[in-house]
Amino acid sequence: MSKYRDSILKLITDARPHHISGETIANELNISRMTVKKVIDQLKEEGMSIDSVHNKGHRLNDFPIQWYNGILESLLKDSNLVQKVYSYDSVDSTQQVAKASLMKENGAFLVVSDEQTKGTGRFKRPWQSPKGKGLWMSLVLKPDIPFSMLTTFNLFISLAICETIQSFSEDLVQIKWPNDIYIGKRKVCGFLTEMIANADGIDAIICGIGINVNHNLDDFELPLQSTATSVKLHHHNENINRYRFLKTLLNHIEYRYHQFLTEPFTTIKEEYISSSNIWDRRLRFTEGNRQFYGRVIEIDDQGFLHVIDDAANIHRLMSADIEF
Ligand code: BTX
Repeated sequence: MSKYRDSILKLITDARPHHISGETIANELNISRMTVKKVIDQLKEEGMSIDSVHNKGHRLNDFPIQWYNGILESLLKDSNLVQKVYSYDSVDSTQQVAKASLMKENGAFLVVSDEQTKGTGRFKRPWQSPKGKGLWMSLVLKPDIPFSMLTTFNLFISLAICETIQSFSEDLVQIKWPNDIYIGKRKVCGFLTEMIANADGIDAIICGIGINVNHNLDDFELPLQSTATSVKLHHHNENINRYRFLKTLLNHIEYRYHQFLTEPFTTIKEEYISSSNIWDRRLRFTEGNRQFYGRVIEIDDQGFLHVIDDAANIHRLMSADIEF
């Protein structure tokens, strides 16, 4: 693979919807036109839809299926959220890759992979992440905030994810406090937030997000076939281009992250409550070793869940597993 592939792809993507000439690319990158041609021929062989016209140059007709760093860099060039992106065909877990990359990155960055061989949920539970089907990503943010603010981060991010999926789904998308997004009775997304901190405060937030985008039901392994769903299954059964999906998600996250940094949870509280699926039902809660049945009374202004159990005890929860 040519070392110029990503730079060439970025220029072609930047130029969309126009053509960019081989000469312009060659001059920008200080390489020969022959090198440009070779790379473009190779990309076409890989299946990328590039239109090449004599005297006009090259145009990327549509985004491909696989992740390419050059295209991602172009899509994110105006982002105020991340400065850098790393994309992979396959990794164990984007969370692990993000943690390993922390030292070499000063700013915020994004890790995406086409497949995860050891995708992980909360409490080390496995997260199924088959190749080419989902959005498996870790977003590393470095806010200058006190620990106490972190409790509401998930709530802002869950709204961003929920509204993104809703913009593609014909059916109602809801948040299942604290870490899941559901369509009907099925889970379409799980996310988790890990924190790297020192004595003075937070070094980084690593937000791992897994969204089932283009799965058919039989792409899920058996136990999940009756509990999971994908965005595609609620999008007229049509495949969704993951670049467009990611771009939409990052726009929503950028907005909600800014809101998180500048406004209290109360600003979004009503919106959060009306987007949640935990009201008016008896639920099973697991918090550490404790398990009980109860009903949610409210979410307070700090984002804690108030629950009344079957014995009329009140619990104030920051995190828990909820089962319907
Ligand atoms: P969680 O612990 O709430 O959810 C894990 C549970 O969800 C599993 O025990 C299983 O029952 C179910 N599950 C597993 N895979 C899927 C799936 N693809 N769709 C629906 N249900 C599933 C939620 O954890 C947080 C998951 C974060 C995953 C992202 S992906 C990118 C990043 N890298 C990484 O390793 N983890 C995060």
